[in-house]
Amino acid sequence: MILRDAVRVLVDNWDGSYTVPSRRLYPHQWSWDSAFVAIGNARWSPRRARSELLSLFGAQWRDGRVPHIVFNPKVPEGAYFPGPEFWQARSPSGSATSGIVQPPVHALAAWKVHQADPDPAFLRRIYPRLVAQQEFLRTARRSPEGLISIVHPWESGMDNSPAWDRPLSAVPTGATGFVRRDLGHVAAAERPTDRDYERYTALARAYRDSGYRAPGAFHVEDPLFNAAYGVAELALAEIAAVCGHDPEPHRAEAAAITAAMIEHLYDDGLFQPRDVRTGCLIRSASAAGLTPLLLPGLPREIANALIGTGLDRFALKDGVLPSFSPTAPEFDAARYWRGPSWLNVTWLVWQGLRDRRADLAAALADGMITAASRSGFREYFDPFTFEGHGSRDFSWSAALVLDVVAEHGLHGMPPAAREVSQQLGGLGKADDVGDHVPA
Ligand code: 9WN
Repeated sequence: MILRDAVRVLVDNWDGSYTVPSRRLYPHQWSWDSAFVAIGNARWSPRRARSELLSLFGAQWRDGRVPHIVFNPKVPEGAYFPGPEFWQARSPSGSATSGIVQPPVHALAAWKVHQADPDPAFLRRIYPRLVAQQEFLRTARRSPEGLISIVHPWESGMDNSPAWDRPLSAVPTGATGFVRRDLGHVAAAERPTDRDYERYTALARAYRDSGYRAPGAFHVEDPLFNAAYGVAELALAEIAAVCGHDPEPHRAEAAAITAAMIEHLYDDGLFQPRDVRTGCLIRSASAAGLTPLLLPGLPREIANALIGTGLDRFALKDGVLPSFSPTAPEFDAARYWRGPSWLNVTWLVWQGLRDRRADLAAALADGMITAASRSGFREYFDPFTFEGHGSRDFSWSAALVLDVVAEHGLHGMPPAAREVSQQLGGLGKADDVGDHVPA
């Protein structure tokens, strides 16, 4: 059954204090993956969920940045490109890491973990780290318009989205001296191209050589990243209240980023990325543009316009959200972030719809469960046939299905959160023995 299978994936991918996204394709710890995994693990092993986040923040840099990869020293250099020798970076705790970041969905994850299994001591421990993560973004990445920028497509988490084609075209191709490892595990037609990798490598190298300080040829403001930043402030307000801190500055910051996004990124029914170098919007049709639905402060008419775009251009009511609009010429149903449905972005939009359009939220929940039931916990899915693509036994697909089932129920059955958690609680007890929880 789907819940047991989901837990099996998470157990198989557990490395003692955190979860690898996929055993072979991604054999280290990834930043936003760990947040999504914690949300799912909270449903059956809150202890693992807390460990997942604490272990990631154990590799936080002194400037507050949370690296997008924390490398496992036991995994050989050649298992993943770019590995530790490429990034040449270390956290104060001594872990080899990358030097870029990913969308800050961790405060939301920490709050959800606490809601599933209240633990004020955990919140007190993680709160200052989550605040430092936001402060890094404010200090190093905030534009005069009040938006947060990213300096590499990998920082968006939606690496080869067609939205990045134009800004990336300014980056020279031809970088050499690297061997792709991903193609040993997944068909080339389902991954970024070699040209993409040449640009990713050149950009990451230039950023590394600036001491991980200076934005290079790719410098954009992404709606998903900014929405995550705003939602993080709202989660921090809740966490602050439990920890006895003032929640108001967090609420004010969430309101400020929401206003800045509306002023600078909203355009005709969809939020768009903006190129910091030119000041122009990058008009495209990425599902990232729907994720500001997560922000409760979004005016109703904008939320309704986003929902209209979701229905017209993203087949919102048919199930799983495509990562890029099928109505756009760049759409490709199987290639990575250029069209396939990913459960994390679908989950974010599901969260944003639950209080606005329960019917559409239910359609997305059913779609996520159907995709995983038919094709397994694949990394991404054809949004129309649900055929699975990319890696198998992918951690956040398993984790987020656990969360969705706990909230929404299975196959049209009414929500059965209590039975689900009883069932999962049983699995958790059997499985928690001998884990290492970071100090
Ligand atoms: C580069 C781990 C990560 C996800 C990203 C996804 C993919 C890496 C890669 O895998 O990116 O960070 O090697 O392609 O795009 O969102 O966090 O699952």
